[in-house]
Amino acid sequence: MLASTSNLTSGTPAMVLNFLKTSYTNVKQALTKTGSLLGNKVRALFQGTVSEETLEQLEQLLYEADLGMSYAQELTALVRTRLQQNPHLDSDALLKELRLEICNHLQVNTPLTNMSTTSPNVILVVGVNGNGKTTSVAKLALRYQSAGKSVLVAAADTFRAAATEQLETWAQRLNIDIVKGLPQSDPAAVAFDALTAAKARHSDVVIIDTAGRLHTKVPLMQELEKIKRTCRKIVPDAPHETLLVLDATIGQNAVDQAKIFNQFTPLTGLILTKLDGTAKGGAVLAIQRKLGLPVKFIGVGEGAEDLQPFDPKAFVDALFE
Ligand SMILES: Nc1nc2c(ncn2[C@@H]2O[C@H](COP(=O)(O)OP(=O)(O)OP(=O)(O)O)[C@@H](O)[C@H]2O)c(=O)[nH]1
Ligand SMILES: [Mg+2]
Repeated sequence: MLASTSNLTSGTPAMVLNFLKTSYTNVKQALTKTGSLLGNKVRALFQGTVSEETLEQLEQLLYEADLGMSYAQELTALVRTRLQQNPHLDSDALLKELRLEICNHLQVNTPLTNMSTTSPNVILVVGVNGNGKTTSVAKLALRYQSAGKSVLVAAADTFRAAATEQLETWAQRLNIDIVKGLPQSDPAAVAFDALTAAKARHSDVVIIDTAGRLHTKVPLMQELEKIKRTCRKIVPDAPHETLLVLDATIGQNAVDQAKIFNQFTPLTGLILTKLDGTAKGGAVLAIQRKLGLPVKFIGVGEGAEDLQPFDPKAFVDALFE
Protein backbone atom coordinates (compact mmCIF):
# COMPACT_ATOMS: atom_id res chain seq x y z
CA MET A 1 0.00 0.00 0.00
CA LEU A 2 2.92 2.33 0.51
CA ALA A 3 4.14 4.41 -2.36
CA SER A 4 6.95 6.82 -1.99
CA THR A 5 8.79 9.44 -3.94
CA SER A 6 11.69 10.05 -1.62
CA ASN A 7 14.84 12.15 -2.00
CA LEU A 8 13.48 15.21 -0.23
CA THR A 9 14.84 18.55 -1.31
CA SER A 10 14.19 22.12 -0.31
CA GLY A 11 12.26 24.48 -2.58
CA THR A 12 14.13 26.70 -5.00
CA PRO A 13 15.23 30.13 -3.77
CA ALA A 14 12.62 31.72 -6.06
CA MET A 15 9.86 29.75 -4.33
CA VAL A 16 11.15 30.73 -0.93
CA LEU A 17 11.24 34.35 -2.01
CA ASN A 18 7.65 34.09 -3.14
CA PHE A 19 6.67 32.89 0.31
CA LEU A 20 8.42 35.75 1.95
CA LYS A 21 6.50 38.28 -0.06
CA THR A 22 4.24 39.91 2.47
CA SER A 23 2.74 42.38 0.04
CA TYR A 24 -0.82 41.58 -0.71
CA THR A 25 -0.48 42.35 -4.38
CA ASN A 26 -2.56 39.40 -5.53
CA VAL A 27 -5.26 39.93 -2.96
CA LYS A 28 -5.39 43.61 -3.69
CA GLN A 29 -5.60 43.02 -7.42
CA ALA A 30 -8.46 40.60 -6.83
CA LEU A 31 -10.30 42.92 -4.51
CA THR A 32 -9.88 45.71 -7.04
CA LYS A 33 -11.19 43.43 -9.78
CA THR A 34 -14.33 42.62 -7.81
CA GLY A 35 -14.84 46.26 -6.88
CA SER A 36 -14.41 45.36 -3.24
CA LEU A 37 -11.93 47.97 -2.10
CA LEU A 38 -13.92 49.89 0.43
CA GLY A 39 -11.71 52.86 1.24
CA ASN A 40 -12.74 55.16 -1.60
CA LYS A 41 -16.37 54.12 -1.35
CA VAL A 42 -16.46 55.03 2.34
CA ARG A 43 -14.65 58.31 1.63
CA ALA A 44 -17.20 59.19 -1.04
CA LEU A 45 -20.06 58.44 1.36
CA PHE A 46 -18.72 60.61 4.14
CA GLN A 47 -17.74 63.54 1.95
CA GLY A 48 -20.73 65.76 2.59
CA THR A 49 -23.13 66.06 5.49
CA VAL A 50 -23.57 62.80 7.31
CA SER A 51 -27.15 61.71 7.93
CA GLU A 52 -28.83 58.50 9.06
CA GLU A 53 -29.13 57.69 5.36
CA THR A 54 -25.33 57.88 5.01
CA LEU A 55 -25.02 55.33 7.80
CA GLU A 56 -27.56 53.07 6.13
CA GLN A 57 -25.54 53.28 2.93
CA LEU A 58 -22.41 52.39 4.88
CA GLU A 59 -24.17 49.34 6.32
CA GLN A 60 -25.26 48.32 2.82
CA LEU A 61 -21.72 48.74 1.52
CA LEU A 62 -20.27 46.55 4.26
CA TYR A 63 -22.98 43.97 3.72
CA GLU A 64 -22.31 43.87 -0.02
CA ALA A 65 -18.62 43.29 0.74
CA ASP A 66 -19.70 39.95 2.32
CA LEU A 67 -19.21 40.98 5.92
CA GLY A 68 -22.66 39.61 6.74
CA MET A 69 -25.67 41.42 8.14
CA SER A 70 -24.82 41.39 11.84
CA TYR A 71 -21.20 42.43 11.42
CA ALA A 72 -22.19 45.20 8.97
CA GLN A 73 -24.67 46.47 11.57
CA GLU A 74 -22.13 46.22 14.36
CA LEU A 75 -19.52 48.23 12.46
CA THR A 76 -22.07 50.84 11.38
CA ALA A 77 -23.15 51.22 15.01
CA LEU A 78 -19.53 51.87 15.94
CA VAL A 79 -19.25 54.61 13.30
CA ARG A 80 -22.54 56.12 14.52
CA THR A 81 -21.23 56.22 18.11
CA ARG A 82 -17.92 57.76 17.05
CA LEU A 83 -19.75 60.46 15.09
CA GLN A 84 -22.00 61.19 18.06
CA GLN A 85 -18.88 61.61 20.20
CA ASN A 86 -17.19 63.77 17.57
CA PRO A 87 -19.34 65.02 14.67
CA HIS A 88 -16.25 66.48 12.97
CA LEU A 89 -14.51 63.15 12.42
CA ASP A 90 -13.49 62.99 8.76
CA SER A 91 -13.70 59.95 6.53
CA ASP A 92 -10.04 59.00 6.99
CA ALA A 93 -10.44 59.04 10.76
CA LEU A 94 -13.56 56.88 10.42
CA LEU A 95 -11.73 54.45 8.17
CA LYS A 96 -8.99 54.20 10.74
CA GLU A 97 -11.58 53.42 13.43
CA LEU A 98 -13.06 50.71 11.25
CA ARG A 99 -9.67 49.18 10.51
CA LEU A 100 -8.74 49.17 14.20
CA GLU A 101 -12.03 47.63 15.26
CA ILE A 102 -11.79 44.86 12.65
CA CYS A 103 -8.14 44.12 13.42
CA ASN A 104 -8.97 43.75 17.11
CA HIS A 105 -10.99 40.66 16.23
CA LEU A 106 -8.51 39.08 13.88
CA GLN A 107 -6.04 36.60 15.27
CA VAL A 108 -2.63 35.92 13.85
CA ASN A 109 -1.89 32.29 14.29
CA THR A 110 0.53 30.44 12.10
CA PRO A 111 0.32 26.64 12.21
CA LEU A 112 3.01 24.56 13.78
CA THR A 113 5.06 27.37 15.19
CA ASN A 114 6.06 25.03 18.00
CA MET A 115 6.87 21.98 15.98
CA SER A 116 7.47 18.76 17.84
CA THR A 117 10.88 17.32 17.16
CA THR A 118 10.12 13.94 18.64
CA SER A 119 7.11 12.96 16.56
CA PRO A 120 5.66 13.87 13.19
CA ASN A 121 3.44 16.96 13.24
CA VAL A 122 0.12 16.07 11.72
CA ILE A 123 -2.13 18.41 9.75
CA LEU A 124 -5.56 17.14 8.77
CA VAL A 125 -7.14 19.04 5.88
CA VAL A 126 -10.94 18.91 5.57
CA GLY A 127 -13.74 20.65 3.69
CA VAL A 128 -16.61 20.37 1.24
CA ASN A 129 -16.12 19.33 -2.38
CA GLY A 130 -13.98 21.44 -4.65
CA ASN A 131 -12.91 24.03 -2.08
CA GLY A 132 -9.24 23.53 -2.83
CA LYS A 133 -8.18 20.92 -0.24
CA THR A 134 -5.82 18.88 -2.40
CA THR A 135 -4.22 21.98 -3.89
CA SER A 136 -3.82 23.42 -0.39
CA VAL A 137 -2.19 20.18 0.82
CA ALA A 138 0.37 20.54 -1.99
CA LYS A 139 0.89 24.23 -1.22
CA LEU A 140 1.37 23.51 2.49
CA ALA A 141 3.75 20.66 1.70
CA LEU A 142 5.90 22.97 -0.41
CA ARG A 143 5.84 25.59 2.33
CA TYR A 144 7.16 23.23 4.98
CA GLN A 145 9.61 21.65 2.59
CA SER A 146 10.96 25.09 1.72
CA ALA A 147 11.36 25.75 5.43
CA GLY A 148 13.67 22.73 5.58
CA LYS A 149 11.16 20.22 6.97
CA SER A 150 10.73 16.72 5.66
CA VAL A 151 7.14 16.31 4.57
CA LEU A 152 4.92 13.37 3.80
CA VAL A 153 1.45 13.73 2.30
CA ALA A 154 -1.32 11.20 2.80
CA ALA A 155 -3.86 10.67 0.02
CA ALA A 156 -6.78 9.81 2.29
CA ASP A 157 -9.36 10.80 -0.31
CA THR A 158 -9.98 7.23 -1.39
CA PHE A 159 -13.47 8.11 -2.58
CA ARG A 160 -12.33 9.20 -6.05
CA ALA A 161 -9.42 7.49 -7.81
CA ALA A 162 -8.63 10.79 -9.53
CA ALA A 163 -8.07 12.43 -6.15
CA THR A 164 -5.15 10.16 -5.33
CA GLU A 165 -3.70 10.71 -8.80
CA GLN A 166 -4.03 14.46 -8.34
CA LEU A 167 -2.05 14.41 -5.10
CA GLU A 168 0.45 11.97 -6.55
CA THR A 169 1.12 14.36 -9.44
CA TRP A 170 1.77 17.15 -6.96
CA ALA A 171 4.02 14.92 -4.84
CA GLN A 172 6.08 13.96 -7.86
CA ARG A 173 6.34 17.53 -9.05
CA LEU A 174 7.39 18.79 -5.62
CA ASN A 175 9.49 15.73 -4.83
CA ILE A 176 7.58 14.95 -1.66
CA ASP A 177 6.82 11.59 -0.02
CA ILE A 178 3.30 10.29 -0.47
CA VAL A 179 1.36 7.45 1.12
CA LYS A 180 -1.80 6.37 -0.63
CA GLY A 181 -4.49 3.77 -0.26
CA LEU A 182 -6.45 1.61 -2.65
CA PRO A 183 -9.55 3.13 -4.22
CA GLN A 184 -12.55 2.94 -1.84
CA SER A 185 -10.32 1.79 1.03
CA ASP A 186 -10.82 3.20 4.51
CA PRO A 187 -9.36 6.73 4.70
CA ALA A 188 -8.52 6.15 8.36
CA ALA A 189 -6.33 3.20 7.29
CA VAL A 190 -4.44 5.47 4.88
CA ALA A 191 -3.87 7.95 7.69
CA PHE A 192 -2.65 5.08 9.89
CA ASP A 193 -0.20 3.92 7.21
CA ALA A 194 0.96 7.47 6.55
CA LEU A 195 1.73 8.16 10.20
CA THR A 196 3.44 4.81 10.58
CA ALA A 197 5.63 5.58 7.56
CA ALA A 198 6.31 9.13 8.76
CA LYS A 199 7.42 7.83 12.14
CA ALA A 200 9.72 5.26 10.58
CA ARG A 201 11.22 7.87 8.21
CA HIS A 202 11.42 10.58 10.89
CA SER A 203 9.33 12.95 8.79
CA ASP A 204 8.70 16.33 10.39
CA VAL A 205 5.24 16.96 8.96
CA VAL A 206 2.41 14.78 7.69
CA ILE A 207 -0.38 16.48 5.76
CA ILE A 208 -3.53 14.43 5.27
CA ASP A 209 -5.81 15.15 2.32
CA THR A 210 -9.40 14.03 2.78
CA ALA A 211 -12.38 13.56 0.50
CA GLY A 212 -14.73 16.46 -0.06
CA ARG A 213 -17.78 16.07 2.17
CA LEU A 214 -21.00 17.96 2.52
CA HIS A 215 -21.30 19.35 6.01
CA THR A 216 -24.93 18.18 6.04
CA LYS A 217 -24.02 14.48 5.63
CA VAL A 218 -23.65 13.17 9.17
CA PRO A 219 -21.87 9.82 8.49
CA LEU A 220 -19.27 11.60 6.35
CA MET A 221 -18.70 14.15 9.07
CA GLN A 222 -18.32 11.37 11.66
CA GLU A 223 -15.67 9.77 9.46
CA LEU A 224 -13.39 12.69 10.28
CA GLU A 225 -13.38 11.81 13.96
CA LYS A 226 -12.53 8.21 13.04
CA ILE A 227 -9.53 9.45 11.05
CA LYS A 228 -8.44 11.47 14.08
CA ARG A 229 -8.85 8.54 16.48
CA THR A 230 -6.80 6.36 14.17
CA CYS A 231 -4.04 8.97 13.91
CA ARG A 232 -3.81 8.99 17.71
CA LYS A 233 -2.93 5.30 17.74
CA ILE A 234 0.39 6.28 16.18
CA VAL A 235 0.90 9.86 17.38
CA PRO A 236 -1.07 10.39 20.61
CA ASP A 237 -1.50 14.15 20.27
CA ALA A 238 -2.35 14.08 16.56
CA PRO A 239 -3.67 15.85 14.62
CA HIS A 240 -1.87 19.00 15.71
CA GLU A 241 -3.90 21.02 13.27
CA THR A 242 -7.31 20.41 11.71
CA LEU A 243 -7.64 22.96 8.96
CA LEU A 244 -10.90 23.61 7.18
CA VAL A 245 -10.50 24.74 3.60
CA LEU A 246 -13.13 27.28 2.57
CA ASP A 247 -13.79 28.83 -0.80
CA ALA A 248 -13.79 32.55 -0.09
CA THR A 249 -15.93 33.27 -3.14
CA ILE A 250 -19.02 31.71 -1.56
CA GLY A 251 -19.38 34.46 1.01
CA GLN A 252 -21.74 33.77 3.89
CA ASN A 253 -22.15 30.07 3.02
CA ALA A 254 -18.56 29.64 4.13
CA VAL A 255 -19.57 30.80 7.60
CA ASP A 256 -22.25 28.09 7.78
CA GLN A 257 -19.85 25.40 6.58
CA ALA A 258 -17.25 26.39 9.16
CA LYS A 259 -19.82 26.37 11.95
CA ILE A 260 -21.01 22.83 11.19
CA PHE A 261 -17.57 21.34 10.55
CA ASN A 262 -16.41 22.79 13.85
CA GLN A 263 -19.36 21.17 15.63
CA PHE A 264 -18.51 17.72 14.30
CA THR A 265 -14.78 17.92 14.59
CA PRO A 266 -12.97 20.73 16.41
CA LEU A 267 -11.03 22.86 13.96
CA THR A 268 -7.85 24.72 14.76
CA GLY A 269 -8.00 27.09 11.82
CA LEU A 270 -8.99 27.89 8.29
CA ILE A 271 -7.46 28.11 4.87
CA LEU A 272 -9.39 30.49 2.66
CA THR A 273 -8.88 29.76 -1.02
CA LYS A 274 -9.59 31.53 -4.28
CA LEU A 275 -9.01 35.01 -2.96
CA ASP A 276 -7.59 35.74 -6.40
CA GLY A 277 -11.01 34.97 -7.86
CA THR A 278 -14.32 36.67 -7.28
CA ALA A 279 -14.06 36.80 -3.49
CA LYS A 280 -15.12 40.08 -2.02
CA GLY A 281 -12.85 39.70 0.95
CA GLY A 282 -15.35 40.55 3.63
CA ALA A 283 -16.13 36.88 4.24
CA VAL A 284 -12.67 36.47 5.74
CA LEU A 285 -13.52 39.06 8.36
CA ALA A 286 -17.03 37.76 8.99
CA ILE A 287 -15.78 34.21 9.58
CA GLN A 288 -13.21 35.30 12.12
CA ARG A 289 -15.66 37.57 13.89
CA LYS A 290 -18.42 34.97 14.07
CA LEU A 291 -16.45 31.82 14.76
CA GLY A 292 -13.30 33.04 16.39
CA LEU A 293 -11.35 30.62 14.23
CA PRO A 294 -8.06 31.95 12.94
CA VAL A 295 -7.53 32.18 9.21
CA LYS A 296 -4.07 30.67 8.92
CA PHE A 297 -3.48 30.83 5.20
CA ILE A 298 -5.08 32.29 2.12
CA GLY A 299 -4.94 30.80 -1.36
CA VAL A 300 -4.27 33.30 -4.10
CA GLY A 301 -3.88 31.12 -7.18
CA GLU A 302 -3.62 27.58 -8.50
CA GLY A 303 0.16 27.23 -8.26
CA ALA A 304 1.97 25.47 -5.41
CA GLU A 305 3.50 28.74 -4.24
CA ASP A 306 0.15 30.57 -4.19
CA LEU A 307 -0.44 30.24 -0.46
CA GLN A 308 0.25 33.10 1.89
CA PRO A 309 0.11 33.26 5.66
CA PHE A 310 -2.84 35.42 6.56
CA ASP A 311 -1.70 38.82 7.69
CA PRO A 312 -4.79 40.45 9.21
CA LYS A 313 -3.44 43.98 9.28
CA ALA A 314 -2.20 43.93 5.69
CA PHE A 315 -5.50 42.41 4.59
CA VAL A 316 -7.66 44.98 6.35
CA ASP A 317 -5.40 47.77 5.12
CA ALA A 318 -5.78 46.50 1.55
CA LEU A 319 -9.55 46.28 1.91
CA PHE A 320 -9.97 49.72 3.48
CA GLU A 321 -7.13 51.61 1.87
N1 LIG B 1 -7.83 30.51 -8.48
C1 LIG B 1 -7.63 29.63 -7.50
N2 LIG B 1 -7.97 28.35 -7.72
C2 LIG B 1 -7.76 27.47 -6.72
C3 LIG B 1 -7.24 27.85 -5.46
N3 LIG B 1 -7.17 26.74 -4.69
C4 LIG B 1 -7.63 25.72 -5.45
N4 LIG B 1 -8.00 26.14 -6.67
C5 LIG B 1 -8.57 25.38 -7.79
O1 LIG B 1 -9.82 24.86 -7.39
C6 LIG B 1 -10.05 23.61 -8.03
C7 LIG B 1 -10.41 22.56 -6.98
O2 LIG B 1 -9.23 22.37 -6.19
P1 LIG B 1 -8.95 21.00 -5.43
O3 LIG B 1 -7.70 21.22 -4.65
O4 LIG B 1 -9.00 19.85 -6.35
O5 LIG B 1 -10.19 20.98 -4.48
P2 LIG B 1 -10.62 19.83 -3.46
O6 LIG B 1 -11.23 20.49 -2.29
O7 LIG B 1 -9.49 18.92 -3.20
O8 LIG B 1 -11.74 19.08 -4.31
P3 LIG B 1 -12.41 17.63 -3.98
O9 LIG B 1 -11.30 16.71 -3.65
O10 LIG B 1 -13.12 17.29 -5.24
O11 LIG B 1 -13.34 17.85 -2.84
C8 LIG B 1 -8.80 23.30 -8.82
O12 LIG B 1 -9.01 23.66 -10.14
C9 LIG B 1 -7.74 24.19 -8.16
O13 LIG B 1 -6.71 24.52 -9.06
C10 LIG B 1 -6.90 29.24 -5.26
O14 LIG B 1 -6.45 29.68 -4.20
N5 LIG B 1 -7.12 30.06 -6.32
MG1 LIG C 1 -9.29 16.89 -3.35
